[in-house]
Amino acid sequence: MKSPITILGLFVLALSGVSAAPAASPAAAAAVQARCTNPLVRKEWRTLSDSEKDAYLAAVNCLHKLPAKLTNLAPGALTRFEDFIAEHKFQTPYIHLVGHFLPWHRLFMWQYEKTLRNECGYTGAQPYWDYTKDSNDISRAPVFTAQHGFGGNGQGAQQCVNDGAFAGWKINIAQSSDRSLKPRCLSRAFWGQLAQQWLTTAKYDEIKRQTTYGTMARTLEGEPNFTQVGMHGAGHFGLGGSNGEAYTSNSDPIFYLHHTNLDRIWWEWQHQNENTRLWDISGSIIPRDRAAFGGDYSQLPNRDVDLDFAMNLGTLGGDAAKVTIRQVMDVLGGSQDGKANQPGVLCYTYDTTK
Ligand SMILES: [Cu+2]
Repeated sequence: MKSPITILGLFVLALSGVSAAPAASPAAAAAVQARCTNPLVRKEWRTLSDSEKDAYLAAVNCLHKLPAKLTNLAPGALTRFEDFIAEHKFQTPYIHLVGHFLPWHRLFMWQYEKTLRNECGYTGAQPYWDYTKDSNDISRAPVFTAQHGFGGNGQGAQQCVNDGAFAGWKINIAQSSDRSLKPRCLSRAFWGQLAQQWLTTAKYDEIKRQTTYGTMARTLEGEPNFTQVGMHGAGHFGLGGSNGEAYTSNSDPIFYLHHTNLDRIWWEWQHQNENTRLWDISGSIIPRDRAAFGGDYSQLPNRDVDLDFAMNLGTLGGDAAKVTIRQVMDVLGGSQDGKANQPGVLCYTYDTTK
């Protein structure tokens, strides 16, 4: 027979369990509602099977064969792939060295992933490249193989990419803010030393150690000089050629694996402490180095971004709707408590078993 004390003890435990549940629940503390239930799972490139790699590479080639839709935006953009270059290039002075650097590129990756799926029949998720596994010698990274890969370093005087899935690719749209047609080859010029210094596990750990969004994002992005180039900068200039062009760096499809990797690091950082980091945002609206890209900042407020700050992809998405930073903070498309009028727009996650 049970003693009354034991029964009373169980009753008290049950009561305290009920009253403690709301405060202890991570979902309640992180204040997120209505997450999606069937997210795309983004994986590291080397964990894909050969046929998964081929399917992704074929979809990117498809995007570069489809005609451009944004011909008003940039007459020099001839292909659908180049619509993304045009959009990135015209926004470049306003989306780098700012608080919304990571949210804007997160939205941009999502739009690219969606377009590969909707317009090129791709059924997978956007992969990423974890270069910390290859930083000793990026030229030997599995992502740069000729078979089932992006091809390797550029060859010849123009450093043209002559092997892999994108061998012989032409980029039509001009560099920098020039709207005209300037055909050239897809190029790469590896800078191994920069990769060895910056694309490392030590630099990754340094990013993950930061305790606020502001310091994390700056450590990750770096500054517009080579002594503080950061993981973001080194992922561009370390590969060089097309991917090293500031405005048109997404001429090289590797851009999307690089930026998806940065997005993954931000996601990991957010989920190290979802309660305090899921909705943490800061950083200026105007670039911290105004001279870096030469934009016109006279109409922009001299303050930090907040969760209500509106970003846009121009006409790239087929609509002019603005998306706030709040709407991309949760990759599972959750809404912040009390902000159902700004629902999350994403639905993906990252494979952490790599
Ligand atoms: Cu960019």
